[in-house]
Amino acid sequence: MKAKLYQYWRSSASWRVRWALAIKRIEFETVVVNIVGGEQKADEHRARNPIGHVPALTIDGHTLAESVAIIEYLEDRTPTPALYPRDSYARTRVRQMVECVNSGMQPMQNLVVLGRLSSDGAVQKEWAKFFNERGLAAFERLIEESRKEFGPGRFAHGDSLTAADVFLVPQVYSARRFGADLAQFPRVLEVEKNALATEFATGALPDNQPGAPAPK
Ligand SMILES: N[C@@H](CCC(=O)N[C@@H](CS)C(=O)NCC(=O)O)C(=O)O
Repeated sequence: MKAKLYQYWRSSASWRVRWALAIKRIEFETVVVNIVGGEQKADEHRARNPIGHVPALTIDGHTLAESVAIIEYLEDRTPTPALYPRDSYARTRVRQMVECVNSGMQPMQNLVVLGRLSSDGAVQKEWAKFFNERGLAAFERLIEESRKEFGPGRFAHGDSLTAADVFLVPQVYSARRFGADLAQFPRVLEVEKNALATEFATGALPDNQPGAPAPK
């Protein structure tokens, strides 16, 4: 049976998973969960992911949630092309980059977090901008350290696309949306450009997803 991805077009965590599926050439169909309309809180979706977040993925008879866990499952199931290095130290450094986004940045801009913070859109935007700039400053340093330790490369870690890129690119899109000053992060911008030029990147873009607003 074809995999089913429960996702929302503008969700950065959904983007990570649909991009990883495409890279690994795993066919899937999309089921839209409109998180702006609150569909993630319905019992039907909480049965897939009790915390009420997207994405969730039904694959091989299982329903999985949390993009880091899902992508690790995909990596075990379909090892090539690999999204993590084999060497355990290099792999840990890529995981550090992944967590910089997954734990250090994205949670701070979640709808539920922004809604608890304030009902004022300007206050929410300033908060999200701060945490995106803080996290990207750290990511910029992680890229620099990776270059020093492992040698130069076009991507976040080395010369092939890894999970670090799959997490970084959607986060840069969010950071831009929240008005972050990205000129401070030249390595991040260079990696974003190179990663977006790879095969399968275009198909995973938010605007190309079911449920995205039609181009004006
Ligand atoms: N760590 C989770 C994050 C999932 C997450 O926060 N998803 C957001 C969209 S990117 C969401 O569903 N937000 C709904 C809400 O805040 O109510 C993952 O990587 O899957």
